[in-house]
Amino acid sequence: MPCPYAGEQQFSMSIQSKSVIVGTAGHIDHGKSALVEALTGTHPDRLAEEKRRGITIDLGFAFLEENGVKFGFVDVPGHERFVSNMLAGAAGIDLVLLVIAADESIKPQTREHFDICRLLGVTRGVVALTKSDLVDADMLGLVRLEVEEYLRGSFLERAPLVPVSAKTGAGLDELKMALHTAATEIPGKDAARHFRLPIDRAFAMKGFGTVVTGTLISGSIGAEDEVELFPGGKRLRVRGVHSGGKSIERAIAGQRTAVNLAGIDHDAVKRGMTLATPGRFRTTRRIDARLTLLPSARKLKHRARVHFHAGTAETIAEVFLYGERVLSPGQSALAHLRLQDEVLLQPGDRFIVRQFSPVFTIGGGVVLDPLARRPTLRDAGRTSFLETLETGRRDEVLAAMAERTLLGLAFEEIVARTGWVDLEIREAAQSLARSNKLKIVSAEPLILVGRKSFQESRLKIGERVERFHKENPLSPGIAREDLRASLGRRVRPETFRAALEELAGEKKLDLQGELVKRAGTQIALLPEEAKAKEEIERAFGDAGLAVPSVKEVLGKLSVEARRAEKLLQILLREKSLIRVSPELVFHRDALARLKEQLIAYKKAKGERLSVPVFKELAGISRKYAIPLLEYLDRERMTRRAGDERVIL
Ligand SMILES: Nc1nc2c(ncn2[C@@H]2O[C@H](COP(=O)(O)OP(=O)(O)OP(=O)(O)O)[C@@H](O)[C@H]2O)c(=O)[nH]1
Ligand SMILES: [Mg+2]
Repeated sequence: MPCPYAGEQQFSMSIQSKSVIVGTAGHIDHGKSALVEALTGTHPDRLAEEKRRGITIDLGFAFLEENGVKFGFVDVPGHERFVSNMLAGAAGIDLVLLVIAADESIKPQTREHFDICRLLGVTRGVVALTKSDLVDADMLGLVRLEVEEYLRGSFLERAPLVPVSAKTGAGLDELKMALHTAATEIPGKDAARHFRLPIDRAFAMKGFGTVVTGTLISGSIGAEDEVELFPGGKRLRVRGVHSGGKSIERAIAGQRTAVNLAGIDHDAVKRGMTLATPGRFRTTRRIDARLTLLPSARKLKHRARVHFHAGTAETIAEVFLYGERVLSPGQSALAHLRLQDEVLLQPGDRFIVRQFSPVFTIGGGVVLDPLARRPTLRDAGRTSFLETLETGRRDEVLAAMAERTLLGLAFEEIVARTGWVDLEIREAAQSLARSNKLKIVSAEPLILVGRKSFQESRLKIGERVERFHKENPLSPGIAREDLRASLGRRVRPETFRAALEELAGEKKLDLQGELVKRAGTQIALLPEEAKAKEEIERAFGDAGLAVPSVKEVLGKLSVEARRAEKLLQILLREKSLIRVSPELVFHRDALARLKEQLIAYKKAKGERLSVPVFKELAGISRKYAIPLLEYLDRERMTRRAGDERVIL
């Protein structure tokens, strides 16, 4: 009988298994690749040139599964000329395997690689003292002391230091155990976030087509998923996913991942590009960041050019320092980096900077705002904003972002600038709206406006309405559209609507159809104006459909022309009178009677109506008949059909 809990057991197994990326680091020839082979059985060097020269040139990969932990190894070259390749591999690692040959001890790239790991924010690792078979115990003890001294105060201060030999196999079990312990102690990458895979290789595979590989730094990916390729924004379909040399249903964050893509040639994909969840992200050429200079570097001047490495991407950046105009060795500062190429970056992403020439690693940092605006002298609030991005809680960050976006912050903008998932954004927005720190001016699509700018919009609306009443005492209110237009493009429609509704809810404004007025506003007509207004209405009311001209009616009044025109406007706005053509105005009741006549005609005689019959029915001449019929067409009461009308 099948075990009823078999499924559950499998489920808990899959939760227990953890995927961890281990990156090697260390000087050339210190035995990194040999050690990876000794641990996994796979020699990571792939290229013919690597085999011929006996050195690693580009990244190599290998896998090991140990007690429920899936290790993906990224083996890097130690040669100083290939540090940029090393950087593409180091970007996604969880654990560093720092390799130091016992017969040589610490060398320049030991230091450079270790500096890079520190700048990338790697928090755990293991040190392997390789080639232990080549030295005696005294020498080993000496190297151990030297290494301990070097690592003091760093994240590897308490890390295990394991003497190993790839040649004899000594120490390998101990090293595996040390790696396993470290793997279980790190938090691991988050599979629940948006999918992001910085690409380190792209090639064509016979029978498959285009395959790209990389370290899956966030989210998960499976066959049939749609992905977006950055830069460029091309949408692609995933045909299949491999990890650890096997086809799998889904790859999750923390795994070395190969993705088989449909719809693109492998030549169009390069290292440095990124695959990500579609429709969420934007590439950037300007970032705001916390930049740290290594103690060993020279001071860095404002506007210096550097090599910039993030994820698997590499470009050139110009550095603008926000504070002091020079950054001293060992110091950090808020900085703006203008990139030569488009790169997909997210807040919290680490990057490395290398001196322009001669090239060596001088520092690195963390991205705070991946879609930063060009720095301007007027933008005095930028540094405190960046400090909020650096240390603030999610809601504090969102409030600060909304406050700095006068026009309002749309959902897509929030995602692209933060990488947060939808629920995180909605929760933060709602909690801020509840505590009145910002206003949700539209829920779907979500648009947020900072408290201050929303308040300003409300004030401006109030002022405009007041001014309108002052300048137009005979007018009942300002048309919504005119009011909105008077605010210019600084207030988006959603903000305008929300502010109007709020002001109406507080009984500060009255909304009447398309009209906005100060709450309780009555047009105060003078007695002679009220009388004249009645006279106008009566003149048209009495005329039925054979209306007099506007000029004629207004000309007979005792008030002067300008006021008479205003009074006519009031009647038109109240819809007591209706303008049918530029010259002709009718009373509402006369038009209502005409519509009733048409309905009765349709019942009695059918829907078709000629112009002569219409003239007779309404008792009017052609001068009125044609504009009235055109008016009825516009009102969808009739429709023109050749020479006739169809009553609808
Ligand atoms: N005796 C001895 N030789 C070793 C050991 N590990 C590596 N070697 C030798 O040292 C040389 C360099 O080893 P690699 O593993 O290629 O060194 P690497 O650190 O990967 O070098 P790069 O990738 O070029 O930086 C090779 O000839 C290895 O056979 C070891 O434990 N004992
Ligand atoms: Mg190697």
